[in-house]
Amino acid sequence: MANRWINQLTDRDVTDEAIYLNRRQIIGGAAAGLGLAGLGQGAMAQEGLTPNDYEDITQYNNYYEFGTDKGDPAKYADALTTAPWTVSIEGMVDKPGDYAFEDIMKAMTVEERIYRLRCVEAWSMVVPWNGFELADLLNMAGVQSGAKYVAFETAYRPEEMPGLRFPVLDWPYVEGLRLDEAMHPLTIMATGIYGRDIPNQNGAPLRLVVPWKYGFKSIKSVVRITLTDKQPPTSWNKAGPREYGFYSNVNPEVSHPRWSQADERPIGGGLFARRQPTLMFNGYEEEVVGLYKGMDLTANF
Ligand SMILES: Nc1nc2c(c(=O)[nH]1)N[C@H]1C(S)=C(S)[C@@H](COP(=O)(O)O)O[C@H]1N2
Ligand SMILES: [Mo]
Repeated sequence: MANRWINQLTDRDVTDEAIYLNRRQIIGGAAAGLGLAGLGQGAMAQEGLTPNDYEDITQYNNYYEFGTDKGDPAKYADALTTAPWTVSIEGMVDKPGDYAFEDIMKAMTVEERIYRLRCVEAWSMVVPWNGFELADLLNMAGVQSGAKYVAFETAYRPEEMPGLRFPVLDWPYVEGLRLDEAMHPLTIMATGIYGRDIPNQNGAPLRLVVPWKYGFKSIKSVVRITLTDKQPPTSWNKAGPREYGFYSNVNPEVSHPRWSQADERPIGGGLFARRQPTLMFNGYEEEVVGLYKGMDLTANF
């Protein structure tokens, strides 16, 4: 489906990373064919996003199940068994059950989305994801009318995840979105980066990406998705409710209690890279501001 977020594509040629295109991650036909002629007004804001190098994206990670150092996930996440993989879709859906990852991929349209990623720790990257819209997956399961929220859960594998020995968070890692946020066309399940299958350290075989929210909302290696009528608990909110809210929309005007969120350090620019201003909703304000009409964004941080 061609939509206005087609502008997330740039003309950067992924082959300049000397990476072959994985068949499963090939950009959807409609997206690839539309080209610049299809760009509308909102498209302009997204032009010129230069993705980080594959190296940066896959060596500097947060995936605490494998350790809390930025290099730990790249070091230890190879141990994660990602095939076979099933996603259990539960709760207020017409067709609950265990969906095999392979079957999901057969049913979904994978396209490239070049998104900013803004960590709550005030660093950022630009990632060329391959993925499909979460809405398509939820519609496949059939969302029932009373559902208001979507809860997500990461795999819990003590034998494969050395970080689970440390009570940094209340494992398994859990996250949640309001249903309208989950159904928003910017919200994707990512299955690839630079046309390759997503590496384990980035959340293989599929992880959520919500580009207008702080990175911790984008939960990795998802094994369970539950449609519910109650706001689900979320890992960082449980760990520090004063510091991490349910919404966690990127907002340069609302400081974290311990640091400013007004600017950010782009990863990959070298040691002396200049900090850059953080954008409202991480640069996706035009697309998502309507979701929060009438809401106090300071109270609902
Ligand atoms: N299961 C799980 N998901 C997670 C995390 C985590 O520790 N565990 N870290 C989050 C944080 S804080 C960020 S910034 C992003 C980082 O994604 P990346 O490593 O692909 O850049 O993943 C998020 N998803
Ligand atoms: Mo983060």
